[in-house]
Amino acid sequence: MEQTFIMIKPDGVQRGLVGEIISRFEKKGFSLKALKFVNVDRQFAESHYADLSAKPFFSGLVDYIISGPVVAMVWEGKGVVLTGRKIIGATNPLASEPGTIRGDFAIDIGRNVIHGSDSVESGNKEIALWFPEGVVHWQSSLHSWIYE
Ligand code: DAT
Ligand code: MG
Repeated sequence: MEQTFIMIKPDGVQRGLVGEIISRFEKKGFSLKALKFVNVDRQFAESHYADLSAKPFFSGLVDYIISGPVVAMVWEGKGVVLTGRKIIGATNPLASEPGTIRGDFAIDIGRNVIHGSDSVESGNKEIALWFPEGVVHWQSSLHSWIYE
């Protein structure tokens, strides 16, 4: 089934939003497949955001991601990439709808609390980068109460 890479950024950790964010994905019915709490170094953050390396905000973005620990996760479920993006909200939190994570908890684009993969392909790339050890293979016993 489809998987996405979700990361709670350093501001989300510092602001005590880890439980709230995990809860939103859990309550939707998505399934946690991997989770770790880590500090990443500059080189790693640069490879995660390699596609944005030409952007003027790139170095600020990397500084932000390495400024404290992050929670890296893999979530699985039908349509999880696109629906995960909807749960997260628009990149600029002032444009994010209330009810989304960024809409509820953030103001500035450079402190937007959470990352989510933007396609199945980039999700698979990000999962391979963040979890070279692989993910946990299990199926929730609620599966048949969530999927028909
Ligand atoms: P998203 O995180 O919604 O996938 P993105 O991949 O385009 O957005 O950019 C990655 C991060 O870079 C984003 O979460 C915040 C930052 N960013 C994006 N556009 C920016 C801009 N115009 N100014 C400052 N930071 C920006
Ligand atoms: Mg992105």
